[in-house]
Amino acid sequence: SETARIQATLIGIPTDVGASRLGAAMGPDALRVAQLAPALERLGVAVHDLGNLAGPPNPRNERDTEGMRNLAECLDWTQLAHDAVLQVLQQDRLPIMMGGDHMLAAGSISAVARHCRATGRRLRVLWLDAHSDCNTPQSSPTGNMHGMPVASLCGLGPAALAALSGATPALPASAFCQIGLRSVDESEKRMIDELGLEVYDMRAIDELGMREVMRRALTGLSGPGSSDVHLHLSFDVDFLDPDIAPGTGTPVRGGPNYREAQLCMEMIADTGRLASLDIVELNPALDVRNQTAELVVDLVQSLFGQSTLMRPVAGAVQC
Ligand code: 6HN
Ligand code: MN
Ligand code: MN
Ligand code: MN
Repeated sequence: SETARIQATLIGIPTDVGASRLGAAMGPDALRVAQLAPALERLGVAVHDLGNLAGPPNPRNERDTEGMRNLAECLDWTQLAHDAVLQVLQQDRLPIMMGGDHMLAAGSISAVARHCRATGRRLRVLWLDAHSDCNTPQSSPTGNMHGMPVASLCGLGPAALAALSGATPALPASAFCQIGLRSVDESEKRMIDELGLEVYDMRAIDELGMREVMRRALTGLSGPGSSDVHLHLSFDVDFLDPDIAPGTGTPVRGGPNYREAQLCMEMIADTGRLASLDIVELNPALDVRNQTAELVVDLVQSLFGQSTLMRPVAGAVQC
C-alpha cells in the first residue's frame, strides 16, 4: 500500500554551553557536510533544513553556587529548541535536531511531551547514550548541564527548566528507556533506582545481544493498538564505540560496534513509530575527517528504513 511521504525538518542547534569541551556547536554543519539531507531524500523523505537557531555564545562560566555551569545560556538554548520543535510538530512534520550538546534534549523533549499531551498521544523516549544524564545540580560531579536533561524532564533540578513543557514533570520516568550505558556516576545509579528508569547497559547488550535488548525496548510499539505512540529517539553519538565514532566530547570505550548500531536503528525503523529525533554530542573538533558525522548519516538512513533487500528480512523479530 501507498504510504505517505515523511516530511522532516532539520533544526540546527549549535550549542556547547552544556558541556566542558568546546566543539559540539559545530555538529550541525558537520552533518550537513556529511550530506544528511540528501541521504534522507534518497530514501523518499521530504527534507526541509530550517538552518541554525541563534542562541547565546559560550561564556565558559565556572560552576555557580547552585552547582551548574552556564545555566542562563542553557535556559535560552532549551527554550529556543522547545519553541522551534513545537512549531515543527504542529505542522505535522518530523523534527530532526542537529546538536549541539545533550542539554538541548531538555528543550526538544519538553516540546514533544507538550505536543503529545495536546494530541492525546503516548510518548516513548529511547535514550541511546554511554551516559544516563540523570544528574541534578546537587549530584553532578561536573556542573555540566548535558549530564542533567533526564532528571530535568523528570521534574528535578531548576524549576524554570523542568517546567518548559508546561507541566512538571514533562513526562513520567516510565516513558524513558536507556540503552548502551557504561559510564554512570554513583549518584546516577541511585537516581536510576529512585526514578525506576528502564535501562539496558552494555552488560545487558553483552548478555542478551542487541536484538533481544531492542525487542524488549520496543515492546508494544508496533502492531495493533500502538498507532497512538510517538517515539522520540535521543541519539547521543557517544553511544557508539569510540573506535568507530571518535568525534565526541565524552567518549567511553566498550560501546556498540557498527553492526550492533545498525541493528538497533533498523529495529527502531521497523516499528514505524519514529516521530522525532535528537542527534547530539557530535564534536567535529575531535573527529578525524568527519568520519563520525558520516557514520551518523549512515545510521540515520537505517533509522529511516534503508535496508539491503526489498523483501522482509529473514528472521526479523516482531516487537
Ligand atoms: N553527555 N555524568 C557526567 C556528568 O558530567 O554529569 C558525564 C555527562 C555526559 C553527558 O554525554 O551527554
Ligand atoms: Mn502532530
Ligand atoms: Mn548524553
Ligand atoms: Mn553521553
